[in-house]
Amino acid sequence: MQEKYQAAAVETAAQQHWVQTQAARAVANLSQPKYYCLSMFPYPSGKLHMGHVRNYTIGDVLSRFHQMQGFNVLQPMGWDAFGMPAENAAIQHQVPPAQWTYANIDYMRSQLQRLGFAIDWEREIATCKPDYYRWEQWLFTRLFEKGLIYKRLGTVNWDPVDQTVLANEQVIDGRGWRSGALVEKREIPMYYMKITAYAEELLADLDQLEGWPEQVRLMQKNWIGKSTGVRLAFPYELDGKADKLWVFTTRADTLMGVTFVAVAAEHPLATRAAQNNPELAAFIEECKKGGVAEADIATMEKKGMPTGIFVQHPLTGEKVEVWVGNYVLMSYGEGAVMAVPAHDERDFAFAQKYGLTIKQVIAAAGESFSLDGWQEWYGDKTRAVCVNSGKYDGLAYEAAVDAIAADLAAKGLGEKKVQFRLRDWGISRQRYWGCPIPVIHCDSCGDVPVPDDQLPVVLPEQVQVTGAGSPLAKMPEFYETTCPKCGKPAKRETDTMDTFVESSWYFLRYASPDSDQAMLGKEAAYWCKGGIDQYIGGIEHAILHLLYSRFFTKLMRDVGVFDFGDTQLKLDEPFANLLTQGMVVAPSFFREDASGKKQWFNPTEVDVTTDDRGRPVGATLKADGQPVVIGGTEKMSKSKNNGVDPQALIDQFGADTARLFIMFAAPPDQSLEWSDAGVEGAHRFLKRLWKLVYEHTLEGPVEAWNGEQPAEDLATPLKDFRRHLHQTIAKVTDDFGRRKQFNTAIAAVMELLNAYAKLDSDSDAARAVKQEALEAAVLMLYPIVPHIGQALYGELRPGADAGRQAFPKADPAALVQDEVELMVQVNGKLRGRITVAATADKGAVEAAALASESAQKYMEGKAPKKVVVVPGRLVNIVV
Ligand code: ANZ
Ligand code: ZN
Repeated sequence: MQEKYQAAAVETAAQQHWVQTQAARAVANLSQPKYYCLSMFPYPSGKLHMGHVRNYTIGDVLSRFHQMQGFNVLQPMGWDAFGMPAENAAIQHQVPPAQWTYANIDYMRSQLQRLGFAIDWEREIATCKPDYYRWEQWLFTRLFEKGLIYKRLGTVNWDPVDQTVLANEQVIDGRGWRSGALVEKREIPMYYMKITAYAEELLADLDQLEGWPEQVRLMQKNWIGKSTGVRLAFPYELDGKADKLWVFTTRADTLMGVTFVAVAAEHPLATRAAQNNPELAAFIEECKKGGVAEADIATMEKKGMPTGIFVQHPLTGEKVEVWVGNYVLMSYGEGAVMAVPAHDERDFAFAQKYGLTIKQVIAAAGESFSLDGWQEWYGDKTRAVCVNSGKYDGLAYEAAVDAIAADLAAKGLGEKKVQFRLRDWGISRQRYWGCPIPVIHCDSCGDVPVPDDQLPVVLPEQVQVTGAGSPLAKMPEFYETTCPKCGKPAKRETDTMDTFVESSWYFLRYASPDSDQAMLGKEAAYWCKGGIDQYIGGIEHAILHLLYSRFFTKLMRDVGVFDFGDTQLKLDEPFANLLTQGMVVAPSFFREDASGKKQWFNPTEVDVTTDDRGRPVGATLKADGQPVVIGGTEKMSKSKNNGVDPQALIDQFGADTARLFIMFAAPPDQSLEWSDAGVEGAHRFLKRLWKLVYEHTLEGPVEAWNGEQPAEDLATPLKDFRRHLHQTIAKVTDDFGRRKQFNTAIAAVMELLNAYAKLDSDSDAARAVKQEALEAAVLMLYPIVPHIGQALYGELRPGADAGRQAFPKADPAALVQDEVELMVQVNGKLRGRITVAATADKGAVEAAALASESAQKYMEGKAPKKVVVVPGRLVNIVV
């Protein structure tokens, strides 16, 4: 055995061994329980960042641990390979997006391999490959035929510089996230996925997800946004025609307080009113500018204009004026609201601004209403009682809603309704580097889905990307085709799909990646049974990605993808357990120039001085020795230049040090603070572990103590140490398995090794116990630091393969304590301690306590009146 720990050599050897033995290959085996451990796949941006390393280390530790616990483990990896950055890089460097993407994939794959993750690379997926997106296109055509995908004009955020539609999340302060251009609203034909048809199920099934963080379930719930209310109508007559203006309200109990009605700028009534009102037309145009995101609308100044159109109150018949309000969303409810300024905060602000009537119609005990300003209770339905509302006076919220809904229903002017905030998902993107939408437009037949035998619609990979519009729309060789129905010349759709589509089902495809006759093969029924056992990824995907994945699972179920003839996969929810990892943060450092502009320095360029408690007190730049400002701890990012490149760390210390540091520095769901000292500490620990094994094996081979020997053979310090060892095994098993707290598990092994170092006996028994302890310690650490684990286990037990060992099991016999220490109290005061056999009965304990020196001393010769024994803890003698 080498005397010194040499990470590079150890890691190369271990990795070669794993490749040769196909250690990470996952083969379905019906007689073995499976554990499918999934980490969110990366976008191939160029190189791994520390967040990736953390994510995949957590996944690998869980995978290896479960493998040692007897599970058949699947840990796959792939690439979320379509998306805008490839197009931007193409514009910058004049390389086609495909080439750039594949080069990045190759490099990042080699980085993952260098980290020693037990990934089954035979299942690798790149979503930009036709054999993957072919099935996405196939599913599209099925959903299109079922009406679950449909085309309509959509109002979208349009980035005039990037010439593309932006998701709401990509609009920041009304500007495109990348171009910074002022976003416009536009109406374009788009394909939509009918996720709203699954709103109720997506909401209800959240209750099943007991293995998810509560916070994530709540975010999903709010995003789906179920509201129970009333849809009701205000009748009117216009151009001699009777019609109804519908609104949705959650506060029908306030109906008698309506003083105006507000409609969205895009509402047909607004359009109609603007026909002979140029001022209103101009206002409507102004409203259409700016993003469609709700957050923007919530913070926007409330503005409006009267339409001059009046409608009738559905119950009183009174005239009510219709206004256009910029706070009314066309896409929610009916695109119109009944305004109750006394009890809705937005309506209140609006009415104050334009001098409209405010009529109080609810009261709350002990509160008084005034027009001076908004008070919380005005909008509180839990305390509401109707006033100024005629026959409804005195009714509380629910009773009032019921009564009013019934009266509206009788008039044919309303009914109770459930409304969701969730919108259908617009998936069309005017982008090149994405999955082509498999539709052909024919002048005679309309939109025709591409037939199965013409799939996939292959995205050409050799293209010129200029940045303006989609290259596909400029390639007749792509879009010129013939109609599959009538054979006439027709035009292929040139939009591609939102890249969220690819990431909504990749995890299912991993389970049968080579299936070429169907979207999924039968093998998926084995790996996906009961859902993916563990999903790990960033909290930033808590809403959209997870919601879309849940939706796709249900869609695929309903299209029959989980039906394999003789076998069925029963799956409603894809992810049984979810772990959202915390951020990786690091200190930031900067200097400010005279104009206030900050220059940020990487932590590796800076020397930090700390106080005696390790807190940073000053920092200087290595280059010039002059001070820099400590900017606080921030998420690793380009903008603060505080990212640490994992590759440099691996090159210097090896993969195991990186892995150990990451798992030791924080629990997986908390933020992890980068620290050079922490990395060095992790490396020192591995060197110590190596040294302990080196020194132990130097004295020749020995069989591990295995608990079959009679316990009496072991002297007390060894017996105590063995108890400590088995307590550690029990704790580590629980930490890895149930608690998923790896830092405390590592700390426990470190403590155990400290105790090990204090053992001094060299008897045969001692050497056997030491062998047992080192084997167990190496195996317990193996999921975290598998390379050194592989090497050291091979030294401890020549010829044995660490990765194929079972995880150590705590020996119940070793956990039993022979003796226990009890406190001795006299009249409730602690006076001393006694040691008794763990099996001693009450009488024996009493006798031992009474006979003890301290009891004798403080009893002062008096006879005990009473002796109380609390087993395992204390004896109290009352005199
Ligand atoms: C009258 C009212 C009185 C309302 C009151 C609230 C308080 P949630 O809970 O999110 O479903 N609303 C309806 N459609 C809207 C739209 N398209 N754009 C903007 N606001 C709209 O909210 C439902 C409430 O939001 C509805 O109840 C309506 O205002 C408003 F004291 O109606 B309410
Ligand atoms: Zn046709």
